Amino acid sequence: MKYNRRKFIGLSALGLPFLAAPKNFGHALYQPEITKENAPIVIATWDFGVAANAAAWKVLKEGGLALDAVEQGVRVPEADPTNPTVGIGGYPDRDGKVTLDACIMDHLGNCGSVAGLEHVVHAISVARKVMEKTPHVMLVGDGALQFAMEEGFKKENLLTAESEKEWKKWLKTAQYKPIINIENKAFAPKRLPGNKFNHDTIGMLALDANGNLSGACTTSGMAFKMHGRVGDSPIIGAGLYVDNEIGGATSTGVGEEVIRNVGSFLVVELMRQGYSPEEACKEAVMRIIRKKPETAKEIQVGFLALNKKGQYGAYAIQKGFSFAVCHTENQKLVVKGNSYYG
Ligand code: SD4
Repeated sequence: MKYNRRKFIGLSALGLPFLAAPKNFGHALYQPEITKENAPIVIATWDFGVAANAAAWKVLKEGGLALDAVEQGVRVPEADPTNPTVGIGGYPDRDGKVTLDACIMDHLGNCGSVAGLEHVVHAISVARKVMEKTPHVMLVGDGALQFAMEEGFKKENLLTAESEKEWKKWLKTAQYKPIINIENKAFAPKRLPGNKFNHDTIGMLALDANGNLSGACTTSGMAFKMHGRVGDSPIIGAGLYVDNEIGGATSTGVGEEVIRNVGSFLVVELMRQGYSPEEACKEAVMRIIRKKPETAKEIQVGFLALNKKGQYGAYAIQKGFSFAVCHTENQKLVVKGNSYYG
């Protein structure tokens, strides 16, 4: 991945050379170079981001809005019953209920979110309606479902036979705490039966041809979580954040650690201070590791970021975190993100 040289206006430029900020110190003023050279572009978490990006790309290549692109993009895994971590077919909570978390944010700073939403496949579209049709940002549980019904969404059973089977297997040895999972092969036994991972949220960020950014994030959350547990994915600033002046960020992995560090907001603010997308993601990961080194050894958290110039980057605690990139030259790029334990 190639980054353009960042432009700092160090304090030296203001006639205070002795105060010039070193790289990564975080006090340099960053002036983003507003160019559309890398637009449009869309990036999304995990390998399944390729299919989601393809749907987003259809919107972007026609000059459509980043907001429409991210919604259309993440609807793809939401509608895929074979994907056990997003939308229909998502693993249920420990009580057997599939509850979805999602949020969306546009270039004007508008945002909408749903948490613990049952029976509606496209949680992301409900989140968008919350953003556009209510004075609120977030609706949860029954209230979110009631709103979705009023908006004409279809009520469906989201628990597929396959996910029910995995849940019943889990029940046999059920530990009543959310399973914490990582990609590292050394921890393979901690994977779910069938060798599937118990998390894999889709977070997507897009920069459209007009240079505007939007993002979306949607998940069924941590498999077999406590009923009522809400992760980072529907929380603006944690699972997703977009600032059209700077860039956007999204996260995947153990949501509790992302919430504790307001991860996606942190990544965007670090980019504002001059960090490249990958450097910003790395520093957000390091905050988690520094605060809870023992916990961090056993969990996965990954951040993905896109800046206003269309530069992207990612960083995770554990190796194995991938993301998909789609732009004019390459529609199906999968990048293996760097990680701390790599
Ligand atoms: C959560 N962050 O509910 C989500 C799960 C996830 O990759 O991202 N999995 O905590």
